[in-house]
Amino acid sequence: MSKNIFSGRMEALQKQYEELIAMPNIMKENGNGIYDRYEKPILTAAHIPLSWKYDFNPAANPFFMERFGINAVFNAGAIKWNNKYILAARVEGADRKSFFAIAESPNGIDHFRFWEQPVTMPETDEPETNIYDIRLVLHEDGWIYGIFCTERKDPDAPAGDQSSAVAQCGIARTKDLVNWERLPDLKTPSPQQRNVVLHPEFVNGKYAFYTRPQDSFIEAGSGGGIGFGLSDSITHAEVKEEIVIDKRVYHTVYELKNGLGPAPIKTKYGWLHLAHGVRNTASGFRYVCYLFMTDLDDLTKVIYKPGGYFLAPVEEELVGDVSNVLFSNGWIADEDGTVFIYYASSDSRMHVATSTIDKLLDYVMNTPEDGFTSASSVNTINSIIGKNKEYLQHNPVMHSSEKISSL
Ligand code: M1P
Repeated sequence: MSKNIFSGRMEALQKQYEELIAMPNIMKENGNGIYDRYEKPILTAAHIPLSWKYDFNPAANPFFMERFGINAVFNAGAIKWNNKYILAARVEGADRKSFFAIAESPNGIDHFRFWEQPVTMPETDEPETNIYDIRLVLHEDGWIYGIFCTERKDPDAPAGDQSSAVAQCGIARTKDLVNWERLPDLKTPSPQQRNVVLHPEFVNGKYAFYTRPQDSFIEAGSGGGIGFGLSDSITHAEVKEEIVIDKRVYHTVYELKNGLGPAPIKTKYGWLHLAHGVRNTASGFRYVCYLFMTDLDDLTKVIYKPGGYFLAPVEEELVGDVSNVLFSNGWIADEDGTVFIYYASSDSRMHVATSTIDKLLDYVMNTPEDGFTSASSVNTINSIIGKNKEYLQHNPVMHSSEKISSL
């Protein structure tokens, strides 16, 4: 009887799993011209291999019962490696602890499959409780770095407080994404750090980090903003001075917190950055992503910054463990100019959007900046309408389908 339960469930779940991995992902139609979204999430808790969750011995597990629950798969770092599109996902167990696991796809859009085992990340002398949100960076020193958040219980938390924590930046490096060498955590002047990113090139012969100084575990407090600093060493990384290059601003999508996403992409006009911004609402924090560009020679100088968000959660993306969150810490710029933007929705699942370097440059360099007032927004719209009227008056034939008469 139980043998039937075992084999029946095992076969059905294996079939379902293989169907999920084989499912194609279709581009959604009529996007905004900047990027395209896809119909389905690319990684979810259901993509976790059955062998991680189930004991396959019928004598030990007659009901083919789950022995280790997975809650969510999100906030993945990304890299193209050995011609495969690689994600280092944050996998969160039912026990709330996160760890990293590598999944690969042949095309960056679908058929993502996890490697046989999750990443065994070595610990430091002061082991952390939780690790999450890894950024994968191929540095010009030849190593692939994993820069991630480490979390430990706050030793100064009052008795009974089981929530206060200290977040810092963990650093590890690898040549094969399997064997990792753990290095000491980054030291900075800030009491807490999250969303730290390693710049892929040396800057004046030093390692360069983007940081996110913050006063407490959740609140940016008097700090915040995206910081930048240099370290002489990576094996004992220390940023002695953090310069905030992208501040929080009142009544914007990044008024409460912000933080860099993946490492920036180098273009002929500047470094393209994808970041997240947070604002408060009556229903809690809202996380969206925005783009900006820094100068090729002076990495602390923001030279273009479109107003508002670039990507925000929509439809089913709006709901999850932490609803109203869109977060990205991974993107891949392919040789042909395609950019794969990997983002998580509501701390629950991974998605992809695709664009190109040319489109992202056009977006970042030609989208109006935030004017910071309602009046300024209306002025910007009126200026677009005015230019359209003028253009369409001189080019009516080409745009006959666009109801010129209504202008
Ligand atoms: O829950 C939303 C996000 O919250 C944190 O981001 P930040 O440090 O900017 O507040 C991170 O824990 C992130 O993993 C999470 O997605």
